[in-house]
Amino acid sequence: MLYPQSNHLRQSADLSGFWDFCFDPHKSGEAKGWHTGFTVGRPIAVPASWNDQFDDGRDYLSAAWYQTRFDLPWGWDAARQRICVRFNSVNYLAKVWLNGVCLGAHEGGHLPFEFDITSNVRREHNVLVVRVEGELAPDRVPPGIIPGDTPPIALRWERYPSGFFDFFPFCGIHRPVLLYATVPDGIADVTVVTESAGCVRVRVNRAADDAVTARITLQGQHGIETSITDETQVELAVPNAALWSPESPNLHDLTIELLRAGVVFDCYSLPIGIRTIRIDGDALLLNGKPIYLKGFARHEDFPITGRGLLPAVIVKDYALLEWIGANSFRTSHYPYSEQMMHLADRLGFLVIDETPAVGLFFSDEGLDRRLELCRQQTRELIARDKNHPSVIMWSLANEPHSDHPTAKSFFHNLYDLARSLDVTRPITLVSSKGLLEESFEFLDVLCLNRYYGWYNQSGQLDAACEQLSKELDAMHTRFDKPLILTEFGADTIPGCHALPPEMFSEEFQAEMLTRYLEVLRGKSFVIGEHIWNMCDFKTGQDVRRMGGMNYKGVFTRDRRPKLAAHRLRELWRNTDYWRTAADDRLWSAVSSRRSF
Ligand code: GCB
Repeated sequence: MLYPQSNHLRQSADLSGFWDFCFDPHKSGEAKGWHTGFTVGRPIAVPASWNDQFDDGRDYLSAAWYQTRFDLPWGWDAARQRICVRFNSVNYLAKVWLNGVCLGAHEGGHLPFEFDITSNVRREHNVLVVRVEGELAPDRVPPGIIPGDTPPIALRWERYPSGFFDFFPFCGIHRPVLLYATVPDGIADVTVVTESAGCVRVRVNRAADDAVTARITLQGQHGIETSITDETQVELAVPNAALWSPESPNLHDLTIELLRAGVVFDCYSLPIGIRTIRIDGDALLLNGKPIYLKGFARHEDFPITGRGLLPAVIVKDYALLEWIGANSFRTSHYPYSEQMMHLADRLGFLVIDETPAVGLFFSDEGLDRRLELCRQQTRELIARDKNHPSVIMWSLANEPHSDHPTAKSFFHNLYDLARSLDVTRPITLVSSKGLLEESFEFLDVLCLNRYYGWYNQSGQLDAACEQLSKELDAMHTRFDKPLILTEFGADTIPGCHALPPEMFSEEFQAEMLTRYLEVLRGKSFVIGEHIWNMCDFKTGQDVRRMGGMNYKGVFTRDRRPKLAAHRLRELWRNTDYWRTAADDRLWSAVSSRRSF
């Protein structure tokens, strides 16, 4: 699904701003007649979660109504153009009406969906109404409130709201809503693949099947003209192109034009990076060279806006990643905004791109539905992010309760689907089951979350590191694949100090992370370390979550560094420190980064 753009043949308009909003008086019902427009609303900011905007809405997850009015921008004409409305993310269920006509519905947050409104849209006075509902339920993905299922270790206490995951279930229209206009028979999709350094394969799809000409141009240099009906594929030879990497995130403009009788009638451009990514034995190779991942798992989370898109926070987070010497992150526990992904390409960060499947369970009830939703989300994620050079790996799930006989075939199904959609990137899932995660037999990379020294061996870092080291070796012996430690960390209250270090103090977090890094750097099959979490974040209320916060951030929720941030900066930016302990072969691949 192409991101809307504006050029001389395409136009897009952003409907972000203050919309009308109202909680549904019947909670789960459909307030009578509201789909045609309502008059009882109060103003709400779009995009943003509703939970922190109103003090009566913090824990409200049931149905709510949004409404906005718009006129078509100057020059747009539904008689000649195809006009669509695109929602970049609505959490969780969305049902949409334009001028009283139902356009359709979408299930699942964090991924875009759109409707063709050419036949319903008026030149003036359009009323767009969206009903959003974010209840937690066992047959949703991610699942919430699972009766009778064993909670994971981190959730053995009651939590409110009762999600089966450790982040606040923010609801609402979280990312921009865009109107866009194109020609009716234009470019519908573009897929770019670089399987080897000197060759870029481009596939173009069209929503029509008469023969026209496609002109495909890379950085103004490699124009190829070919005939296209509904699909065409070309290979561009680019022997001397500057490759994309974290040190040099070179991007090249790819432009696709459609011509009829020599006249260009559609045009779409995107920046592409030429790079290869593959697993070779125990190494992760970017452009044929080993790369080691240093970074974090994150959350899209900020006071007041909740999970809503905040461009300034994205810029700040990339600046902090650069400052601390990270080269990568995982989109825990759901796909991040398209704006975040575009900047990862531009700034040279490596991304493990994760679906919203966190906390899956496998008992029979609703299993088929959960699988179908996971397949939909995997398809939507790959369709959205397939062209980003920054995306180096797909993560199918986080911490499934996969000690169940069905789990392996469930993930085999998702693996096969992801592989059929993308032959180039490694595929993984992030597990806390360790040796018991049978899906690691067919997944390409082992991603493990561990909290020794925190939830187990609490406060005992020697014992924790010994246990970690033994387990990593055992996993390598059993699965013989490269491993990333995708989560490790300690809740840390900013300003709490202790010597010797004690749990919750800034010293303990700094010490724990340093000790973990020492263990990891001693193992040649470990290809990355992602700390949990980059920043403190909001979660449900629970006896172990003071003030409804997870405090494992290395930065606070308002992005101030804790002691551990300074420690990591010393370690991650200091190549000499690691030369003694680490494998030089890997280290040389990660030591240099340009400045932000
Ligand atoms: C985990 C989860 C993450 C939690 C974290 C914790 O294993 O993947 O969502 O927030 O532990 O802090 O307990």
